Amino acid sequence: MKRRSLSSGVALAAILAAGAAFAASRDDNRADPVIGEESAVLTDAPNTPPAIHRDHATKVIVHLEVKEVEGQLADGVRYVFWTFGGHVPGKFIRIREGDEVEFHLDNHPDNKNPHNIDLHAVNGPGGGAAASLTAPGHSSVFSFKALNPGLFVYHCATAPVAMHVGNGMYGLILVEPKGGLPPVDHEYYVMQSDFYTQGKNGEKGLQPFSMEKVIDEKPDYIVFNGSVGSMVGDKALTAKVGETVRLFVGDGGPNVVSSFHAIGQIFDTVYAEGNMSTPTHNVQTTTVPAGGSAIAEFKMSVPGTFILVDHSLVRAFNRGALAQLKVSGPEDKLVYSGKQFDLVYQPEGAGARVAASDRPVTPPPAARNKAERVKLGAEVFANNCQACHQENGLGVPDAFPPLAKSDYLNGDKVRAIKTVTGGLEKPLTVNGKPFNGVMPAWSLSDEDIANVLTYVYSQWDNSGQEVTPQEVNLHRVKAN
Ligand code: HEC
Ligand SMILES: [Cu+2]
Repeated sequence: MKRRSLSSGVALAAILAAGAAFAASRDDNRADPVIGEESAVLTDAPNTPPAIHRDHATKVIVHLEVKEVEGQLADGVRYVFWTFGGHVPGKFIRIREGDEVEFHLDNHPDNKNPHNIDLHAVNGPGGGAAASLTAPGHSSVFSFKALNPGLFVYHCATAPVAMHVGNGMYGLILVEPKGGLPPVDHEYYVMQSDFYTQGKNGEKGLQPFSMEKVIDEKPDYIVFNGSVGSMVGDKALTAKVGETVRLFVGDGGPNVVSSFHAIGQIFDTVYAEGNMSTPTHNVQTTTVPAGGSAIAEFKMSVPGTFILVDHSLVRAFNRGALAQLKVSGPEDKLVYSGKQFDLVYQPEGAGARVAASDRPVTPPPAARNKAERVKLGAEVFANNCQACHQENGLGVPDAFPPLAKSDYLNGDKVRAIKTVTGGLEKPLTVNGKPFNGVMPAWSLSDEDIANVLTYVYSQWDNSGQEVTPQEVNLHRVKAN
């Protein structure tokens, strides 16, 4: 690859000329002849597939495999990630404007959940989600034409979306503009996201996902590339003085927007929101929206360790959104005189956080009779259960069992309390049909669980029995 400094006039002219070309191109892409066929090269973060040098559109075949895998979220903290390709973030996909993509979403047979994919690079309902809902052991195929260039997020959009995205189901797809991107010395893939665990930040062991915290938007971890420390120490990104670096930055959310910043390094060029038609220059911090992206380019002028952060700094220093870029080479005392620094990464840990219990809590009103219980329970159901079991209680075949006329539910009230408070993750049969999914454990109050179960029992010709908070308290599966 020809090396060219981004700060040179030549590069700037190329960027501007290319910018003019990007803007005009969308309609032409419909008519663009598609020549040949190839398989996409997919990479795990922080690596990116090679730049595209084709001067024409082609048919690109993408195979992306969903895998539910246990991995490390932080030092001593394990987590079951739901992934596009085995790691968080998902595989980086790189295509060219005008390409026709034949997309295969493969859901590994060992997985427990149905998944799909919404690619923001797609013009079509759900970004592909509607066409790609795939049960474990199945594969879905759909095709799309890349009409718009840009750096796009993709993510799972299966209900409850906050859970699928919260477990790690997102990645980036780059649609290179026709003229390509200016060559640089290093390209890296960096994606921020937020995680919600039953235990507090730093609590060791296998940590289950917390539906309650994701809904409250209270992340325990905010990280780059799927774990605390994914790019520090010997895993740091690297470059040399005089080299140019391009960061493809994404934010998978599900909730938190990033104020992306490199400590001690100004971004020479930023393609804000991944939109390559309007580069901006000389940027200190760029916003990366949840479900959005940015491309940051810069040239290293001095050696040292540069820290990439979400500049909402508690997220960086207390929750994990911190990476290192180590730059070697000769010093330039004119640009930077020293004293040279090299920060050691030391997570400040759980002790630095204010306990959640310090907050005053207003308890919601308690139901005074069964009718009130049903009414309050309807709300709990809409907020917590409906995404999977559906508004009509019928569930989704092969994925989420029905609550309407469910023999499992109606047959045993205590078992129902245990199911909701403790979760359920073993094969079961409901009305003669087998299910083997994951029902999360709900950290709802006794009152809320009594209300939601009373509501569920009152609906859809179910048994009509009442569940009281006292019964929930007596039979609930206690969190350890
Ligand atoms: C993330 C999707 C999801 C959500 C949200 C969810 N469930 Fe479930 N639920 C499941 C799955 C999957 C199963 C089956 C688990 C298995 O196969 O082991 C299940 C099973 C059940 C069962 C036992 C089987 C049956 O059909 O009777 C009950 C009762 C139940 N859920 C109630 C609830 C209630 C009440 C809520 C809300 C507080 C809720 N669920 C929220 C996915 C979900
Ligand atoms: Cu999913």
